[in-house]
Amino acid sequence: MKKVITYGTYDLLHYGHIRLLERAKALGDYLIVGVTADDFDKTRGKINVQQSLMERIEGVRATGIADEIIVEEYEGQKIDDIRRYGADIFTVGDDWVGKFDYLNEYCEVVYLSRTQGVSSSELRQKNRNLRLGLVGESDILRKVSNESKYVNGIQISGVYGEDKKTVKELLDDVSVYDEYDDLLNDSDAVYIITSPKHHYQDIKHALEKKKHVLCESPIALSRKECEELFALAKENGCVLMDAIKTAYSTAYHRMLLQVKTGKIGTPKLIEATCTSIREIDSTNPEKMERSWNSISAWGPTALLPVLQIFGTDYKDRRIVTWLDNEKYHYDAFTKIDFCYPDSVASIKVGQGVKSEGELIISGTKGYIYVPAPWWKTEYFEVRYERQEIFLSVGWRRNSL
Ligand code: C2G
Repeated sequence: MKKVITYGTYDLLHYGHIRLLERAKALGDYLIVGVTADDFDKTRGKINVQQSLMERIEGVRATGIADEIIVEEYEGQKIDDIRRYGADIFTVGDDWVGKFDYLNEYCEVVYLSRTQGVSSSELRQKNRNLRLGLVGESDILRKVSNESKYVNGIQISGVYGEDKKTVKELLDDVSVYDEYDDLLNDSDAVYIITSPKHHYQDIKHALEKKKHVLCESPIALSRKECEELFALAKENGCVLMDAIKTAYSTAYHRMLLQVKTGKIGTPKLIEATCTSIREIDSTNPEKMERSWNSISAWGPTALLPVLQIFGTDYKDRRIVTWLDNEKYHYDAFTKIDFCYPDSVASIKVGQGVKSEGELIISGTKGYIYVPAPWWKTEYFEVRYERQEIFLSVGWRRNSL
């Protein structure tokens, strides 16, 4: 019996997928179809698959073409599967030509012609079209612009920043707007990374024009302003969201789940350190005006595990800060201890003082160690008494 194996995401299953499966089946007697797990798709850049793994499997099953359906979860699994299932042929569409030649060592590799004129990306795009405006001068805007090319349905409408020269240098392939209002008129949503001092005004203005807002944390400098902005967003039917990437990374999320399910017993101590070397010139008033001090640049991230694990009901708080520039409230380093009734947390943030960016969560049965830089780590370790290490691996996209 000749066994054939093929793989795919099969999102919003369409004619092109079905034709591929039919031809794959015709290459042999038994067809194994590997459907990609959500996490695996994220690691390979498919970040807006619409259907869940179960729905996609169901779609493939309903075609009645596959004899067996498996889940593809990791890089390199194809080799394991070919050996395990004794596949004679590996096949995939010719959009992948050459990419899987390395499998020739294990079985025959056949690239089938891809069906023209139909694709999941187009189907995904059909119901969604979002014009995203970029606001600010940070080089993170370039990353957002580049990343958005991988998200179906997003178009960058343009960029607005006070410092036009920097903006032009930063994003040479995006239209630069002279007025914030004009950018807002041409956008459905904006991503804002101006400076903590300006976020409140920039967000408020966008929300008043009924535009959705994704803003780099902190979105404002006081609780009152935050509450006002969220109320305004609600009133105008808009999304207002903190752009805090760590909160949405798979590894970080899984780490939190480990704590919540009691893997390290009761958590008692959290130590989160986030620092970087200062990049701005403290003698340049224009730059200082737009600067991100330690607590703005790193506070939201460092506070994330503390507030998510211990909550906001601390009894006492001690702040030690080194104000490097009083005029601009530039703290180059700040340490905050939060005392809870039976636990304690400590965050250390620096923008001008560098340290090891680790996260340690200590509990009654063991501890979790997330190596530097913990805010973008792909893995963490759960450690017990005899240093028996259980490695838990999570994944996130490479560049952002
Ligand atoms: N396909 C096709 N014609 C189309 C669209 C897709 O023949 N118009 C094929 C693809 O070449 C692939 C299969 O259908 O062989 C599944 O396509 P996707 O769901 O887009 O999966 P893909 O990202 O190509 O993943 O490990 C995963 C595999 O490498 C393929």
